[in-house]
Amino acid sequence: MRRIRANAIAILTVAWILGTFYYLWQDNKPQSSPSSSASQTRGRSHGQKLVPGRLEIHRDDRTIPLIVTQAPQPEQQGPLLGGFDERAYLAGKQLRPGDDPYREHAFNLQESDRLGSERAIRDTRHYRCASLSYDADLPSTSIIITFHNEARSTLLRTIKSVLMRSPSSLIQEIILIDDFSSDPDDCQLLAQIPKVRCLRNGRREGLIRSRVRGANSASASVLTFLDSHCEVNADWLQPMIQRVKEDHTRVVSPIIDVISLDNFAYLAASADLRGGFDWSLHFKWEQIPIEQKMARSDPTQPIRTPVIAGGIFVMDKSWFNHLGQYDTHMDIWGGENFELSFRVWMCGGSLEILPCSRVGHVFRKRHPYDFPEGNALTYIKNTRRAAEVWMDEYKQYYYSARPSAQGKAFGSIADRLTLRRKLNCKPFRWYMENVYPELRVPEQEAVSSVLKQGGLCLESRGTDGLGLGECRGIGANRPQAQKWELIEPLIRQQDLCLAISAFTSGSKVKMEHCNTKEPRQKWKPKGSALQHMVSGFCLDSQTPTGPPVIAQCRPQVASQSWEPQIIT
Ligand code: UD2
Ligand code: MN
Repeated sequence: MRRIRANAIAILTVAWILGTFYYLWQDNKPQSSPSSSASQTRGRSHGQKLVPGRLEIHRDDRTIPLIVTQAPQPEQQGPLLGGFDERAYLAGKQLRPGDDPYREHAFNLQESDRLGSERAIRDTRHYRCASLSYDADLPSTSIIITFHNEARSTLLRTIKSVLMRSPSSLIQEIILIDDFSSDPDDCQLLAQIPKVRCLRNGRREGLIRSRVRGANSASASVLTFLDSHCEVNADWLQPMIQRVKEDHTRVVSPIIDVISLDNFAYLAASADLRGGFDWSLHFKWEQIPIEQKMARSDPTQPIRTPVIAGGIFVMDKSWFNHLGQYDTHMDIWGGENFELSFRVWMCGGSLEILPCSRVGHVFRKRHPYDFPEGNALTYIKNTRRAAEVWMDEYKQYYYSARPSAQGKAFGSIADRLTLRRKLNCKPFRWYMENVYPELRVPEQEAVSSVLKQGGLCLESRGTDGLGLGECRGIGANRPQAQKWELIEPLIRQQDLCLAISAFTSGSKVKMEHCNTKEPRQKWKPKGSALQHMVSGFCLDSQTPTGPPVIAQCRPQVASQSWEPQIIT
């Protein structure tokens, strides 16, 4: 009896020791990449300390918690990929020894290939995001990925990350549009993965028409666009679908994290950025304006953005169609993000970046593919179309910033103008004032002109008096009193400017020291009239002898018609 008890204790002790060892081994086991050397260099470059054979995650700050997203357990991989033979797919196209790993894709292909298709990545969200909850009945989405000659390893990782890190009920389908890549198998073989469909273009269309083709064949009510070299992060999809479900006019995008083009490290992007641009229609990331930043007490709240980067966003399908999809006369790459962003804002929607949604993207320094019409001409054509259709009088700043755009072909924009009219969209001035007031209008070059009314000219008289006088002198010999500089919003003569004396009709117009911020000095041309921006009244000479006043604007009335004649 004693022996039996002793045996039982020995067995229990051995089982306990073995169990402890197994537990420790499980805990220390590397969780992700088949290539431990690759993951070590990556890890070190962004703060994960790694010892060979052991992965230690250190939380070095609370804004960017270093929580590793779990790779799926082996039993999940079967149903995830169906009959698809991943090994054969990747082996079908390999970098040959001695080949430049950057040549074909403008990123390090060797490193991408070594990574495997389901590495773990850091959860880069603010720690508060993990405790948010979303509706149980969110609508499902069609994921649309267009690509031209994408590397197989990046394309597959994009798809697998979506399948691994999205609730499967939210993924209706993944539509791949192969934009006439050299090897049709790149796309077709992937269609063996459950939910993945492959559409191949019969000729190179560019990403804009390809996305429209994808959207037209989508069966879900929500569209999700991705580039072909992304990795989605934990819970990336729910916050975006939730916002769109609550208000279908919102167009939302994630914070786009950076996947290094050299070592494929997954790096957290700043959560204080939004999309902006300069007058040449060059996209840039910029800091959220300081007032907005101060007002943000909750870091999980959406960030309003004047434009989106373009590649990664979620949009209600009927809203996408209602707003006119994309301008399908744009070719290959570029400009479509401005066109879409202006259209969404000006025609009743909004754009936002959701900090609790994170998607990694390989940002490259050059295009790895050719542009049949040339890179510069294509960008000009596309941005010119966006400027001509949406930017109204502000397009002049685009042309001054990009003089080479003048005279370049951009095709007919008639149907896009009709669309703008039909949708009853707001003017670009509204966008400037309400969505992107931080975009400064460039200082115009001072051009001197006379302001002619009939045969008479507006002139300053003495201290602050004004009146109409006979036009004198020619060209540069005009008297100083009749030379005006129209630099919106000011009408100036040296350091004095036209100002109204009160905001009521009939108030006298006088001269005073210029101050761009003074509402009484702000004017803008309205046909041949000069309108005071704040009161809405027009500059009126009343009687040729008396001082000018402001009065209700009446088109074509002689006393309100000011013809600026440039002095050469
Ligand atoms: C950014 C956007 C991109 C697009 C572009 C402006 C992000 C992360 N990326 O440039 O989506 O809005 O700005 O147009 O915001 N592609 C084709 N056919 C082509 C050319 C490209 O299918 O003829 C594919 C390409 O394989 C990729 C996607 O379009 O999946 C975007 O191209 P990119 O990655 O070269 O553009 P990117 O990220 O520099
Ligand atoms: Mn891209």
